[in-house]
Amino acid sequence: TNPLIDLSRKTNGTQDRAEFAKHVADGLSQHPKKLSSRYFYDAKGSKLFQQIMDLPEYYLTRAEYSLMQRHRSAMVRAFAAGGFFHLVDLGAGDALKTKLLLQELERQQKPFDYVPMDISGSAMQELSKDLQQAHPDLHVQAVVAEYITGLQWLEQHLTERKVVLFLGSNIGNFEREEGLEFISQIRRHLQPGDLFLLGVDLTKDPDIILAAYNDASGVTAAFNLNLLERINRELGGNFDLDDFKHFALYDPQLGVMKSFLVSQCEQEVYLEANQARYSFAAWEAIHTESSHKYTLPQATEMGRSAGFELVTSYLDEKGGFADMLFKA
Ligand code: AVI
Repeated sequence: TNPLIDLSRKTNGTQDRAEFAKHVADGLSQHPKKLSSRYFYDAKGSKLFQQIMDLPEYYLTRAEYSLMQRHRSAMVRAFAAGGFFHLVDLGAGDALKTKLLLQELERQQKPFDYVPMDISGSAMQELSKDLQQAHPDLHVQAVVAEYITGLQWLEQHLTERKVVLFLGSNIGNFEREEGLEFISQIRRHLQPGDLFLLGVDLTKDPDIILAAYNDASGVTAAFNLNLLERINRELGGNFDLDDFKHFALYDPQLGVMKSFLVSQCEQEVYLEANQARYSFAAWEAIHTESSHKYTLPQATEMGRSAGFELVTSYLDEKGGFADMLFKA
């Protein structure tokens, strides 16, 4: 296990903070207001997301996990058919699902190394430590970076064939067009013959989807509200969290789950970082996250439009989640 490569701009924390401050200023001055879910994942937000993945209502992680258990032996044969490869894990997090693949790759004695990438430095630190103990012989190079920076790094530094994983329905957090653009970017950073495994949450009973983002224990609400806490902590905001509530809805025609933070009264919030006030009408909402669901044909078409060819789709037994294998 090599030391982390940190391409986040934490080394230049003031720039990070300035970017975040500008994002918040723009997002809270717009109508309708919005903030990006990519700011959910500070240390506390990453912990809360771990808890979400354990919730009884949040079926996504379990579905993809059981899908992996079911198909990992075939997946590994497909990955390794061309000899040595770099297994690149975009948004690896705790790599719960990837670990099933790592075990299987070792069991089948396939030659590869593992390159997890994530914007959460704490997550990459823990994963490296964890893998060093569980897989002492595995060559691991964790990279802390935003997706695009990470993709540029891998194109410059990884010389062998690549198998890129983008699991967990992370694609769902892009709006549809941005998702296609992102997959096209991945394609542009790959060579013909490289592989791409995309984890997609499929459209299903809207009640099941809604419950996953509106859990009874309120962990998802805390996850959403942590965005305001983070603004308070990092940008000197004075959001009163009791004045905002989490609200989630699913549109079964567009296949999109949307999460909001709703201001429960008319109020002003001050941000030291911007030395500015932002006003909220009573019941005005901030859109904080979209989680898009796809049909198999939609996801296949997205891959094709991005310049990939579909090799095969692996489904969980309920048919609610797919890992789609594409070839560059
Ligand atoms: C990380 N991402 C795929 C999660 C999702 O399902 O959209 C984030 C999440 N938001 C609320 N719960 C989970």
